[in-house]
Amino acid sequence: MIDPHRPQRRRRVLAVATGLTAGLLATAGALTVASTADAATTLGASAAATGRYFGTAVAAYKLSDSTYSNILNTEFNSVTPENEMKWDATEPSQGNFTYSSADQIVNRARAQGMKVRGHALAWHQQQPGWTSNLSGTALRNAMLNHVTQVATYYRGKIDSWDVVNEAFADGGGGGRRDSNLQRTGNDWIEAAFRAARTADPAAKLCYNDYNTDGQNAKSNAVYAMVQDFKSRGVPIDCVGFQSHFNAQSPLPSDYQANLQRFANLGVDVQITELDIEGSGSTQANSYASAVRACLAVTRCNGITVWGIRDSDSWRASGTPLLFDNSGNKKAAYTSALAALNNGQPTDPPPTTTPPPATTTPPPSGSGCTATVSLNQWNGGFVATVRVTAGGNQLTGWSAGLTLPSGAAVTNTWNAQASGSSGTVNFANVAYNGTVNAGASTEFGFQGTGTGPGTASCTAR
Ligand code: 9MR
Repeated sequence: MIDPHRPQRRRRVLAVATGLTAGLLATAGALTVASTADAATTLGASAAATGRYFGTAVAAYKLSDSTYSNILNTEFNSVTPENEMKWDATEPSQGNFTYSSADQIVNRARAQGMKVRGHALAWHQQQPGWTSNLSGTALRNAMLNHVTQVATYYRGKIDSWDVVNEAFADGGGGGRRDSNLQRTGNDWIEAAFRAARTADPAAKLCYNDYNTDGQNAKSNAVYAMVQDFKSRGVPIDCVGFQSHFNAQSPLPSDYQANLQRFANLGVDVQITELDIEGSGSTQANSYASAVRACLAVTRCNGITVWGIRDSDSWRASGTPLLFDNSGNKKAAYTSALAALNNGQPTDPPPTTTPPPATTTPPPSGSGCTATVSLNQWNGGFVATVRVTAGGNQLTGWSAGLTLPSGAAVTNTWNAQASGSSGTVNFANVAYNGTVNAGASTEFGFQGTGTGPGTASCTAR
């Protein structure tokens, strides 16, 4: 349980690493700002010079506080809405979606060229009250509809989505956390990822958790899930490591190695909610270590701190952030910036001779093909349909799918359905009718009963 007022309780399981980290801290000591001529002077610019982002959690109601927003504008190039995109905030009653608070953050960030991390589509906490009346297929459908609606609304605006948050149990068991979502069936996580991919194909889709920062039973379980997803083609692009540290749960000595082993599975890794309780040089050195760990892993493409000033933190009494209550830079800030400025670019240095141009032969055949990826559970399904153009550009398409008897379409995205049972035709909508030769677009639908396995495609 996350309890902002009693944070130590949920972090207990990582207390074992204390001794190791003391050694790490003793050798860290990067407290001087790099003096190279091109050292950037803000967190965001320094991270950008290494091909990464440096972000912060943002609360919409604080944007009118000028100290807060000045630091935000100056220092960060990515934001995560701290609470505004959660299920209780975005769907307070079933089927009624409210985005005004999240929009304030998203629109402001995008206007300033900042990235946005979406947090979080499916989570056992901060659910609206109405979900407690649902279980089984009804809850599964409600969750998938939520994922679909929110990810569709923000389609094209989100760099990375925390599709599923905190689904694994603490302690040594290495299993899933019991929750209402888990009780809809073990495949709820992959169902959520598939729905998110269909709704926003360009966003990176992350699994996000805490107490997974070092190698332990919980991170091993997440690792096994990511490995399984990659092997079965379940769409996952990144893993978020929350990284809430304090004396009982310090930065683990194998932090970098743990990030690297996940990256080696073929996913990006991101530090998503960094905060480190403490003060002075101890805290500063830990921040530098965390930054260096990310910089040392090529696929660690961003760091987000969980708030701006200490007073903005969910655990303010632990003074875990980079700015003090008045907005002054702390030693931790100086040290994090120095570590960023000593980082190496992730991109290879530019080559002087451009690579020879390659020509791609045009795909053979005309018309289009459609393939179905089905996510079936007892009583319902989500179908993701990929429409691929043949040798000619499509300027409109329609896909036909025949539903088995008793099945019905309840909800469609990225296409216009005619009918809901039997053979249903799905036509393109305004924004996805044009598909270049050989390229693809996806649409999806949710239904009750058993979903269809094949689709035909017609260019129109
Ligand atoms: O910082 C968030 C705080 O304002 C909320 O009250 C709390 C409710 O659960 O969630 C906090 O953010 C959490 C994040 O969404 C998921 N990981 C743990 C974070 C700290 O509790």
